[in-house]
Order: sequence, then C-alpha cells, then structure tokens
Amino acid sequence: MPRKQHRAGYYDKKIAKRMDIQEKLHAFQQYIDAEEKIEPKDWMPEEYRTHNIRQISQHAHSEVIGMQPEGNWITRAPTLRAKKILLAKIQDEAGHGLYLYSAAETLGISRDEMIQQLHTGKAKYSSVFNYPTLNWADIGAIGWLVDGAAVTNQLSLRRTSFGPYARAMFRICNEESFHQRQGYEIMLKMAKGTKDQKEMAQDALNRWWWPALMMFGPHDNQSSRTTKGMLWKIKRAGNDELRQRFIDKTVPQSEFLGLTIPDAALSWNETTGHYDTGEINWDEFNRVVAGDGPCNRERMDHHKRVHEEGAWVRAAAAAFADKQKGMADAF
Ligand code: BYC
Repeated sequence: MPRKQHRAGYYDKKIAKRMDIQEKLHAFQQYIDAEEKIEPKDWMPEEYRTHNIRQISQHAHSEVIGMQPEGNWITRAPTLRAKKILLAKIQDEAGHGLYLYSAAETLGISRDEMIQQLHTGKAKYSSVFNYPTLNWADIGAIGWLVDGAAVTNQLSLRRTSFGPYARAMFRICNEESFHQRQGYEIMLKMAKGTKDQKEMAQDALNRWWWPALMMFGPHDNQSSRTTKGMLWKIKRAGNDELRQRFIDKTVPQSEFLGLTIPDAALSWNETTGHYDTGEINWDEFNRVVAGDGPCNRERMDHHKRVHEEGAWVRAAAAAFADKQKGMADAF
C-alpha cells in the first residue's frame, strides 16, 4: 500500500489514537508487507524496536572490533601502497560502526548503553573477529572472505524494513565491495607469487574459510531470531541461503587463485545448481560466541582499555557541544 494512502489510516494520529493494540499490530504488518520503511518516530511494537537495537548494535560492535585483527598489520604492511589501502579500509570500518551506532540511537538507546552491553557480554559481535591474524596473507583472506561474507549478508540488508538501517547499508555495501577486492588482490599476488607466498595464501584460506562460513549464524532451524526477523523484514534472507550464496560465488574465485577450499566434502551438485559442503564445527562456533575463542579476551580487554583511555576525548567533545549550545541559546 503506498505510504500516503496508508498514512491516512495508520499514521494519522487521530485515527491511530482510536486503534487498539491488535489493530495497530495489523496495520504495522500491512505496512511492512507493502515494503514501506519504518522510521524512528513511527509507532512500532516494542519487540520490533528491541530486535533492531540488538541486531544493529551487534553489527556496529562487529565493525569496531573487526578493526583490531587488521590494525595489527598496519605497521607491518609490505609496501607503502598496501599500508595506505589498509589504513583506509580500517577507517571505513570505524565509519560503519558510527553510522550503525547512530541508526540504533534513533531507537532510543544511547551509545554508552550499547558500549556497556558490549563490555558486560550482553551484546555479541561477530565470532570471526576472535581469530588471530598471524601474517600478511591473513589480511588478504579477511578482505576476500570476511568482507566477502559480510557484503553478501549486507546487500540483502539494504532492503531491511527499518529506514535508518537500510540507508546505512547502501554506503556500507559500496565500501565493503572495495574491501573484498582489496583482499582478493592480496591473495592473487601471493597465490601467483613464490612457492612460499602461495603456501602462506593457502594456509590463510585454511584458517579463515570455516570462521567466514560461521559469520552467517546457525542453520535456520536453529536460529532463534529468524522467524520474527523475516516476518518483520528486518532480515531479508535466511542464514543458510546467504551462506550458500557466498559459497557459490567464492569457490570459483578460489579456483582462479589456484587454491583449495579446506573442505573434502565440497562438490558441485548438478541437480541443485549449488555446491554441497561439509558441516561447520558448531561446537567451535558456540564456544567462540560464548566468549571462549582464541582471541575473545584480548579483543574485549583492548576495547575496554582504549575506551577508558578515550574518556577525556568524550568529555572534551561533550563540553565543546555544551559551549556551542550555550552560545547558540544566547542568540
Ligand atoms: N557471531 O537467530 P540468529 C564486517 C548470534 S562486520 C556471533 O541466527 P540473527 C567487517 C545472533 O546475534 C559485519 N554471534 O540471529 C568489519 C543471536 O544472538 P542473540 C558483521 C552470532 O540476528 C571489520 C544468536 O546468535 N555483520 O563486515 O537472526 C573488518 C542466534 O542467531 C553469530 C553483521 O553483523 C556470529 N557469527 O542472525 C572486516 C550483519 N551468528 O539472540 C569486516 C548483521 C549468530 O543472543 N547481522 N549469532 O543476541 C545479521 O545479519 C544477523 O544478526 C546474523 C545472525 C546473520 C549475524
């Protein structure tokens, strides 16, 4: 239903006042089903609000924590060009975090609360960032596989029903595609380089393949959030469908590199038109999500320390904003 026509029934405040909760829920669902965007000041069920806060803030935390494994290699990038590109990429991730925190703030949660939830373990961040970056090939594998997986998921999120989240996704996706290519370029150089370089590229693929597949979350039949997420069009595709999409486009890329995907069960299925794969190690996934991965403690300790060290910057920015406001009010 077009927004204008719908507004007359659902968004007109006088009419909305007379609606009971069931009527509001019904109108809300109709509105979503018509592919309209929900905006921050629109009426929404409390669970829709909290579902979005959870997903968007966890997405923001992932972008920010994801800077750590890559930041580890800025000072050791092999060339000035590689260093400049890596710096730009990591700055992009910080920007993504900021757009996403801002989108979540429009739902009535403060940045401080979101950071608190991250620090107390109430909010999650993507499991993939709890693995170490051991050498330069890992920077290639992160760009190619981790950003490649992220952009596969995020392209679908450009059609998510909450307006500020959907709009943030457009810019983020453009930048993530550049990140994916940056990673693939590193892999291509190494895979076509010396024997040692090719071995490093293969080793990085071996270590990052499965964690990248885990980014898509549990199988749909194990995913507690999918039913509501899909009903409200917060999620536009299931975890398994997106994971399959990523596998189907990444396997030919690995063939072009001359590298082998570390999955003995991987094979092309003529009937389905997709690759069949082996099973993810879900015990490992659950362990890492629960906080017991190789780098969980390190990532969180680093974030807490830097957040504390940055307290003076936040205080100065708040004082400056107060001063500006005072000056504006005086006029
Ligand atoms: N790791 O019912 P499910 C990037 C959680 S960063 C940790 O399937 P949902 C980049 C899930 O949150 C891009 N936790 O949930 C940055 C839920 O937790 P609750 C990151 C996971 O939400 C720097 C529970 O398990 N992208 O590009 O329907 C450098 C049940 O799962 C994971 C996003 O964040 C995981 N892998 O679906 C380079 C995309 N998987 O209920 C690159 C936005 C699941 O306890 N998020 N969980 O809170 C989403 O699309 C969805 O939230 C997910 C999960 C597909 C991740």
